[in-house]
Amino acid sequence: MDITNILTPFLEADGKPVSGGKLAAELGVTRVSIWTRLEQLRQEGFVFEASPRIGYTLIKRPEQVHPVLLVSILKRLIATGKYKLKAPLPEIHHGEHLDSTNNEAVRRLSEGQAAPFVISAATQTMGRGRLGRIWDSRHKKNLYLSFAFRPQSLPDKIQAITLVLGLRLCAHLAEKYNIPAQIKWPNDIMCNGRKIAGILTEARIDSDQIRDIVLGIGLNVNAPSLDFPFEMRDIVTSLSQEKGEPIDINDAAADCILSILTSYEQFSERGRGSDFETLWKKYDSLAGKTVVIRPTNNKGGESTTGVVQGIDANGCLVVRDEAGTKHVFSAGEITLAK
Ligand code: BT5
Repeated sequence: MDITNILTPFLEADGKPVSGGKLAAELGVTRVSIWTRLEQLRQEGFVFEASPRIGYTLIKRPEQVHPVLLVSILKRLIATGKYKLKAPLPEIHHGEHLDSTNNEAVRRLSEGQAAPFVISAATQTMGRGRLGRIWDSRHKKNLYLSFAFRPQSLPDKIQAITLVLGLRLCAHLAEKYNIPAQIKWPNDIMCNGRKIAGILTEARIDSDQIRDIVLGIGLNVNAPSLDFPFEMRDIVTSLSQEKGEPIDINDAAADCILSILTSYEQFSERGRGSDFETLWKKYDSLAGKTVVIRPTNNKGGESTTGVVQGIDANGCLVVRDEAGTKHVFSAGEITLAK
């Protein structure tokens, strides 16, 4: 082990003290180097309590994504077997202020960087939703992540990839935080009627193959609604708001990253998976609801009002209107009918 792994012994100690001598021996450095590195980490938001003859105890972690801590947590989660990632952990690139993690991922893909890789940002200056909408990204308290893949599959799989990964992220949030997370087709994750996360999938197509795909995820972790622009306050929520307690953002980031990477591996091997229908029924927020849907694909078209029947094998939304006619949408903007 080297000094870049200094946080690992603290994670293993799980809140108990770690002796300075043991740290120096394990990492193969002097006690002075340990002290210097801990001082640096203190500047970055960590709090270590030093007790003579006992050692250092990590009592507080940074309240924003800390790339070294994040990678240490990721490695530890893999080592403990919580996530069965078959491929090696991809590179995680973290920026303090990016325009958009999706943009950064596309830039790197264009430069030929090997995929998969993950981009994370503390804040984004031009966080994007679909159709040119803004993703509020001013808070270091929330997560902004993009996953870049080169899938070697046909363009008609894009919809399925977004739905499967979105559904599994939704299931992960519901289980880990014990919150009533639900998926709102095609890309929203909702909680008690408010949006907690959004997914933006962007793919580049070469003739009839997907060249690459970037899955961007914005997940509200610790920002209270009051920190959002006025017009959004009633429609957003965050993990901490739902739980009523602060959430460790680096833990949340690590779980979210491994949840997406393992889901993607499974999708590559066996498509939607045999549990897709069950999970969809469990987490779908729209089934049986009367909605107004405005198509947003290139074909455009009139809005349709009808009752949601579910999704078809291609991940398209099926709606039956008042006259009993079935409509199938591959993309659209949904509002619940009054
Ligand atoms: C989405 O778009 O929901 C996809 C959002 C994806 C954001 C991530 S962050 C990392 C990556 N990099 C990017 O640049 N983007 C991705 P859409 O369905 O169009 O929803 C946009 C709407 O959600 C806005 O018009 C607002 O009403 C609402 N909104 C904006 N910011 C929000 C936030 N932080 N939390 C909840 N809702 C928000």
